Amino acid sequence: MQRMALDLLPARAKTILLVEDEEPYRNGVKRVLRDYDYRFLEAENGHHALELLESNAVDLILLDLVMPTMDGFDFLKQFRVSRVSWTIPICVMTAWSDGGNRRRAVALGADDFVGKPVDPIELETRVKSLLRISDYQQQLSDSNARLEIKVRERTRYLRAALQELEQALEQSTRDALTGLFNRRFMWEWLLPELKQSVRDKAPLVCLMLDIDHFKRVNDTHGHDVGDKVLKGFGEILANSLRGSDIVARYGGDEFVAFLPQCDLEAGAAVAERIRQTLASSQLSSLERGEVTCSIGASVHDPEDPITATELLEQADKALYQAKNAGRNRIA
Ligand code: GH3
Ligand code: MG
Repeated sequence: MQRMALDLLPARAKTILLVEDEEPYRNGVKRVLRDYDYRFLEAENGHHALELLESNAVDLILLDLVMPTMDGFDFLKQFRVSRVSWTIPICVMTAWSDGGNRRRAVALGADDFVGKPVDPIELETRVKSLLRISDYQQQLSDSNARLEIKVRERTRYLRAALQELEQALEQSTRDALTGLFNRRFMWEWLLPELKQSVRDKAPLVCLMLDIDHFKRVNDTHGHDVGDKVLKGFGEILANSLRGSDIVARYGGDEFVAFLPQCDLEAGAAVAERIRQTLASSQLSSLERGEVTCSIGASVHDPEDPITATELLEQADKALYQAKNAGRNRIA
């Protein structure tokens, strides 16, 4: 009943919750405030007030302290525990003028007091000023909520943009088929790494690896199988190297690996392990050992530095020798 009647009032009307066990007193308050289009909710005790607050938006609470079942103090204790409740001002109506009770009420969350019996001007002015404060608070919390939504939207947008950027960055450094680094990244990585090799006085090995007669794989088994063989070889390479090494797809069926802090002898051992692993692997629908590779090795000697191009050319030359010497071998 009460709600239906309230809904007929203008939308902007303020709602005052009157918590008071004596009906004549509630009527007295309403009479004093009748010239304003306030909506009133009435509760006879703290329990009833809490119930009403659960399902109604309230702008101000006028609270009696002495009530049966649940008095004003207990109501304050229960109501002020939720953070939302702090935006609703509470004005205590009391005949008590002693400091102890007032202090206690304020400590429990009361904001102001009006005396009992009611002084019309006091009540009217208190109510108006508290409602104004509640308005400010409402505006503030509305704009905070709007801001929060904006921040959340912006964060979501930035996260998505960052993810896209990371993906683009990842794609720009990786070969799409094998997931290994691409040639561009290889150059970016290699140039400073050669300088580091000089600073560390540590050699760096370059391995140029190429699948033997790969054209035949494509011709005999089809391009898709060829792709799977390339991927499989890429996995063997990635699994055969240390975390500080890098491997890139140099182009077609040719791959390049760099092994920092590694001399030619150790590099050749790694190359031999890769050769053997591939030669004993079964890739895609091919026979075990059907795919082999040739590997050319070169080394960057920190005592006698060469350029990145020279390092790659030397490895390429060695690879050519391995091919000419019969393939499935290291040079
Ligand atoms: P060699 O032992 O001298 O290296 O002979 P090869 O047949 O491996 O060498 P060649 O350079 O003649 O052939 C490489 C082939 O690799 C030719 C090309 O069509 C194929 N190829 C290049 N990129 C891809 C790719 O991404 N997928 C597939 N399936 N084939 C590729
Ligand atoms: Mg080849």
